[in-house]
Amino acid sequence: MSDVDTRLKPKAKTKTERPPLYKLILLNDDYTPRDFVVTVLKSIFRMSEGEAMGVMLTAHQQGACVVAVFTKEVAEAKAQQATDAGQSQGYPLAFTTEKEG
Ligand code: TYC
Repeated sequence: MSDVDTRLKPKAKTKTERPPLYKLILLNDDYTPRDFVVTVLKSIFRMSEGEAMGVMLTAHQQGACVVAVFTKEVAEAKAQQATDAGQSQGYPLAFTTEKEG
């Protein structure tokens, strides 16, 4: 009869990798009305009036503003959805994504 192996074995560690995150960025332009930008930020990103106003003003003054951070798929889908909202009204409003870190 074979002996049972009682030696200690190193435990296999299961590593839970975090998915890389992507910044979703609002870009300024000269044509989209400020209140439309605020409306889009409130409806698509569930921001309060104050949060949306702050993000819109930062993009307006600095040229761009990070809206939020998501996984790649969510960031790209939301950027497309928000950009489409502007296009549907004839505005050049644009959102882009950028890998974090
Ligand atoms: N700059 C635009 C204007 O003066 C407003 C605006 C702000 C547009 C932020 C886009 O991401 C933006 N009407």
